[in-house]
Amino acid sequence: MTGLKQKLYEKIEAHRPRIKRLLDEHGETVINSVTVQQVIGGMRGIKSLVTDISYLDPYEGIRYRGYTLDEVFQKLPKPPGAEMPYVEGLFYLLLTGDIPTKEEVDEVIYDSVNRRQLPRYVYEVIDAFPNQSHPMVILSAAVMSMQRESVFNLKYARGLNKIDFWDPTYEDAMNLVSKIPVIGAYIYNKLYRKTKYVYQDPTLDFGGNFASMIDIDKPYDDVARMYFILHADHESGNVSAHTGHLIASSLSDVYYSISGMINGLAGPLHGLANQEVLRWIQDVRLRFGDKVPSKDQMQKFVMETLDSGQVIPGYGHAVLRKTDPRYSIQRDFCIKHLPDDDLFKYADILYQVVPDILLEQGKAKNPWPNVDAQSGVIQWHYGLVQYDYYTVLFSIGRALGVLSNIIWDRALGYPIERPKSITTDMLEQMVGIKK
Ligand code: HAX
Repeated sequence: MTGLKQKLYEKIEAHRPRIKRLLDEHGETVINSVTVQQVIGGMRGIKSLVTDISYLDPYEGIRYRGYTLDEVFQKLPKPPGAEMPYVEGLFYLLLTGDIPTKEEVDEVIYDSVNRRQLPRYVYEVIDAFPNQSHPMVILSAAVMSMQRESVFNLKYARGLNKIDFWDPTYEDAMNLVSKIPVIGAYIYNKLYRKTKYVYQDPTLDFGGNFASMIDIDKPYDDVARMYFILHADHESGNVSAHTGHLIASSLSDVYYSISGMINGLAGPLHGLANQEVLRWIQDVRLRFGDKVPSKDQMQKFVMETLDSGQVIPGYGHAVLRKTDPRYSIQRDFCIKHLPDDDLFKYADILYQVVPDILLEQGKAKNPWPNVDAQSGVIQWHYGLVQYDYYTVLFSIGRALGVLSNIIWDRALGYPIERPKSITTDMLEQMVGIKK
């Protein structure tokens, strides 16, 4: 057993009695009341999921295992000379709640490198897609195609004690987390570099190897590390994390779950917003003939988008009520590394004008930028200009959090998810509109 798996086992053993006590002693205690608005309105704010991997405060933003993003970036070990920490270190933190030492991270990297190899048929599945297919479709299908590799599925079919469900799930998660960047890189190379080749460098970590596989020079390795860490988790209620959890709750294995997670992330109100931001900024560019627009010009453009009934991509959030710290961290990165980049200037003018316009319009509960408002600008700067691909990057990062959650779901024996639905008639009767 690796050090990570052993530590995880100890943490699971220590945690199980807490859940048992909550259920035994407080199973009937009411913690929520639910309004009609919440029931009709996408279950917004109903506390009905438990996770210890991350928590999203509306005003502070995300914390991973209790640590703010600034603390995560500061405390996790970094590769020599790098500005950003090892992604493998974040995975260790998400799984165990502990900041790993460099040696502990090295062991995770060693284990992961040995799991990176893709079965041959996965390349064939990817190759079978026409180049016009959206990369998220290819990613989802490639992950799904690997379902036959599931250790959980195999062991379950042979008869597996519930108490041990987490163990083969951990093996599946480690396999998938190691392989998904390779799948992503192969999709990138096939679609945009027209080379059906992906060279993995076993001496490199998650972020370094990803940059090397798609052949983008330093400091893109640090951009990749930052990007995957920032996108890893956003507590459990968002569409991608919730989808992954929901599918896994029926004991479908992680390949089914992560493929579903990817499909949820592919919507423009969620992960695809990073693509939409860049597509929209290109429209601004076309309009202003490559000149950076003035604030007035940008205000007009934003108003036109709103007046045509579209949303401003990269702004607003279902939970957050202030600027997303994931946005701020990327903005600080831009100020440090690409202050003169034209697209960054576009994004910055948008930051100056959009919140006021949304506030004035009075509809959006949160007028501030989210993670997607800035992320494409950085990718574009370093040469990754194919914005259709940006949500694949998001998916690779998000898999870290969703897989961590699924392992813990299995360890704590969380049951199959099954909320109750009611009819409109029933709702009308409940509030006294109908007898
Ligand atoms: N532009 C224009 N209108 C917006 C808006 C925006 N950026 N954000 C919210 N609104 C509108 C909503 O469409 C809604 O209008 P209607 O009443 O006409 O339906 C109204 O304001 C109230 O919405 P809300 O309660 O503030 O927001 P929701 O919780 O319903 O939705 C969304 C949250 C993120 C989906 C929303 O803010 C949005 O569409 N933003 C733009 C797309 C985007 O950036 N998505 C990525 C979010 C972060 C993420 O998940 N990343 O992966």
